[in-house]
Amino acid sequence: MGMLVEGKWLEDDVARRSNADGSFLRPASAFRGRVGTESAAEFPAAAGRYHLFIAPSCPWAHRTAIARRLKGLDAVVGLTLAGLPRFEGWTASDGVDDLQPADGRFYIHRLYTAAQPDYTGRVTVPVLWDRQARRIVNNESAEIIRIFNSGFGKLAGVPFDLCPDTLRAEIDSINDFVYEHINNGVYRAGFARTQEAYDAACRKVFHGLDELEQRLGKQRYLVGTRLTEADVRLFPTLVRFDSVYYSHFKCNLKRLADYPNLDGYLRDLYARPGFGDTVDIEAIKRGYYGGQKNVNPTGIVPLGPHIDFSRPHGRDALGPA
Ligand SMILES: N[C@@H](CCC(=O)N[C@@H](CS)C(=O)NCC(=O)O)C(=O)O
Repeated sequence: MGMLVEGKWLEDDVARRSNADGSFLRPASAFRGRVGTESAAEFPAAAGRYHLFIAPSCPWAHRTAIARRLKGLDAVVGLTLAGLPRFEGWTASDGVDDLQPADGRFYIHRLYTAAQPDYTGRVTVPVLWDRQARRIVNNESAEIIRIFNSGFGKLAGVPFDLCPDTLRAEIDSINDFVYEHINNGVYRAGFARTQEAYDAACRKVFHGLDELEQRLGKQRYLVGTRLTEADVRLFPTLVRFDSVYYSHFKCNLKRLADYPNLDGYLRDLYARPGFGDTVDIEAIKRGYYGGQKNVNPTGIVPLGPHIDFSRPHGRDALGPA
């Protein structure tokens, strides 16, 4: 996928995303605003003002879609699903307000140049867009889910707090571990440019899964006795694991199905509103195998595996739902 350089689209080479040792380099997100209910908020909370652009294949975008649903923000924050990444990056069939498709396709990079005409950087999803100010509020998924959790105040239909203050330190700590080993870990394996970088990244993924397998043998959720943001952040990677990361990203020392606790945990979450109903495995497979030609040049999408995420999860004895 290319990128914007001073507001112009450039088809770049993926090698530019690597460190000198061949390990994958993930650049920092550029837009870091917050929606808030306080009167001086830079982006004031309001129904219908903000719009979320995601792609069904993207795990970072997926966590924002889950949080939007869990917080009852469906009617407050609009949603657009992008299709396959192609020439000039992510596209959708619809734009927003005056930003509309010119040739039947709306290029997500137009949000970036509308917000900042000389933007230089990657064009990523998710994007939280402010329709009134015609600006990007935020394009960092970790922050967007916190915005959804607390930034809309009473506009959120569900008051359930995904990140209570009392658990915050533990949530932040497990999030760091999950990001390093799992969420970004699979990308470091899949996008490695040298054997050594791949070996190290792949081993780290399984070290992370081994640790989480232990933890989830004793408790129903990652943190404490309740669902939190930490679970929202782990789920998108786990649900893609056997269909995508095992083969496409070569994380194949074990399948997720070989970890009984993680596998049950995945199905436990999948059964809940906001989780399973935001998963489209065929679109996920098309996005990776069909969209990442640097990893899979033929674009052929494998037929399997067939996974029944609705099998009984057997986790009820570990704590309350
Ligand atoms: N830090 C960002 C990363 C998002 C991200 O990497 N999204 C991918 C899709 S899964 C993307 O849009 N990649 C396009 C690119 O890097 O050019 C976040 O978590 O929101």
